[in-house]
Amino acid sequence: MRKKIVAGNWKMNKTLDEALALTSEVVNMVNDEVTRDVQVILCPPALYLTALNKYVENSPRVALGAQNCHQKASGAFTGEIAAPMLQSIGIQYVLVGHSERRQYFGETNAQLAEKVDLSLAHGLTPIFCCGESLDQRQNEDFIGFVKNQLTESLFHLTAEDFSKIVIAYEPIWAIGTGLTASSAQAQDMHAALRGHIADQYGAEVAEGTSILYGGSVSAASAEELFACPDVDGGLVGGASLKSREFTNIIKAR
Ligand code: G2H
Repeated sequence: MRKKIVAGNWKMNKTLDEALALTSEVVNMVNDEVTRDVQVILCPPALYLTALNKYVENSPRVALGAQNCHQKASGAFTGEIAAPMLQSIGIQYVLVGHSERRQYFGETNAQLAEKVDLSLAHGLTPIFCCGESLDQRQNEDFIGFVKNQLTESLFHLTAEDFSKIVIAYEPIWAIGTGLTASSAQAQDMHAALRGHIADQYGAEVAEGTSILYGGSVSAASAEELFACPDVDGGLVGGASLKSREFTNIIKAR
């Protein structure tokens, strides 16, 4: 049975007080209401991670993740955060290659391969984000494009290391737009990616890989999406900023 995961990507939102309140509300609601076996991951802005750690340390079902890390372990990279720093404060997960990082910060598949390597070397679980733009979906082999993102950033890994990766498929045209992929569109891509992983690493590794869907997931859309056989949970942006909505999404998993 592969791990079921619902992760909240807060992006660049919330003050410290708001972050503390949201975390404590989510932890309490998960403890009180969520009966299914699901790993919840909160990815707040990095400077809140230390403060939020004590809110989640007694709640095994809620963990923290960073939204990014640099591809080098240390050095003269003003403003950046490195994987060993995240490890040193007890963080377990890190988003790698979110489309906003690719779009606004020019992150390439090759750079993301380095980030994945360094994350794994420092005990972090990378949540590797991939997805196509609307233009690509309409005009290109968009499934091949997304498969290639995996090939170029992940397929240098050994099977043992690849087994530690979580994939998040996020069609760019569905991110923050209110447009969600239909469950059929999500299932088609997730099945194609699982097949691609099986071709490289074999069926057992592919069957064990959690593939999350992201892109305007809401409490209203989550149930149908999460019912797809190859959708193992969600990476949730806007709807993770509200504790009630986010908890309802978790409960749909
Ligand atoms: C996709 C998602 C979370 P949203 O970026 O990563 O955001 O749910 O707001 O589309």
